[in-house]
Amino acid sequence: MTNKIKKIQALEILDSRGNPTIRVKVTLENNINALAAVPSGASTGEFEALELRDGDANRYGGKGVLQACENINTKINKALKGEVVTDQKRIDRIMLDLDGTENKSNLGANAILGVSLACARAGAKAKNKPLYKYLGSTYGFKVKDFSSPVPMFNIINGGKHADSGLSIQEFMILPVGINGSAERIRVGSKIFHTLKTILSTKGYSTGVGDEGGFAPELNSHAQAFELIIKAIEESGYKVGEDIVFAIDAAANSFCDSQSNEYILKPENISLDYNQLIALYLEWIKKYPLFSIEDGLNEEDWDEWKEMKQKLISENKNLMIVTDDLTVTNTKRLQKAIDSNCANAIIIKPNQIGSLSETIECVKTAQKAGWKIIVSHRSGETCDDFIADLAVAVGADFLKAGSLSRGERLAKYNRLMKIEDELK
Ligand code: 2PG
Ligand code: MG
Repeated sequence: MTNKIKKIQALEILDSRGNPTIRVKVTLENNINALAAVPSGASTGEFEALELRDGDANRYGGKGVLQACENINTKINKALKGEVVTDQKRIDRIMLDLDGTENKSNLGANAILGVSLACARAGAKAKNKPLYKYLGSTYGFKVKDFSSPVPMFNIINGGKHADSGLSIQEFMILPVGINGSAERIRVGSKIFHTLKTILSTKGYSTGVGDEGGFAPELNSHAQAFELIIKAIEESGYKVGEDIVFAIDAAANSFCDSQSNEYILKPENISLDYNQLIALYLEWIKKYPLFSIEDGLNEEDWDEWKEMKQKLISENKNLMIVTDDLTVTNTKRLQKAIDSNCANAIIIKPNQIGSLSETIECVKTAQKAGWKIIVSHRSGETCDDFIADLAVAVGADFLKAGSLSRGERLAKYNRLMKIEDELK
């Protein structure tokens, strides 16, 4: 009875948006088994690895993943059968070679990632270790460095994640002045519920968007900041001290591809990149805005560099975060490091499609002194792998949505469990 892989099985399941995704089960010769499920984005970067979808309009509007499941059940199962599950780098390498393409278009990044994550879970079980410890030792992170990443709670949703009409995709609160995961989550929850009361008193909808944040139809982006400030103060916390702000502009999604102008709603203004940077500067001066993700279009490298210089000269501690620009791809990250256009990165395993490549990207960013934000996708399952991943690599932040919706709270609940274990 060994830790060798006996069988890998895939199942088509549904994610939090009701779209198909993959769940993988890995069974070892010693009958240990483990599951993992794959998330899916809406505001995806053009350079992400390929998410294989069936394209059959008669099933789930073309979004079925039966072919990707079939690839797991046949080709990947055959290639990995008999491999020692704890040899994670070798397992990932075998799948990458089997696929043989740059963007994983053969087997599908969703297929490869599901197997990669399920193998890691099975490996942790085989070694009788919690997943974060297993990942830490497998990839050479120091156990003593385990600390809890600060959650980034996305409490107002816009962009492609909600019909609030706000162009900016995410308004997040970061409890940087509060210690410990459980306490940060409690404080976040308090502010979330206070915001709900404020919104409903003012007659706004308290329905939530894809990531569990509210999606009220506001008059302006400034109003979103003001409402959040009110919610923090009414909850008894200090704005700018206990709690700071972050936004994910996801600027691709409101950049007109013809004119390259940014169309900002609900203000209904059209801005060139310089004017958009000026607006960010205005917000930085007015609000405790600590982090700006995807502030500009994903291919505008020179403009990104200019944005970083201008924003950092206003606040040297500001995080300029890449997501669609780098897509957890070490080559693109290296280009971003060389061109000095940011200082923090979003890490999403499904953007690149395997655990080992994800870790390589984390290590490259850490070596360059960049901050690490491990992140969910807007289409999620209740899989909580990213919480363990964030702890294992010593991530600075975990971005996993708001304080509602089970698929978001699964990650934050796991952070509390890990904190409790490490006490
Ligand atoms: C993002 C993510 C997660 P999506 O842009 O950072 O919040 O959204 O998964 O839709 O790309
Ligand atoms: Mg993003």
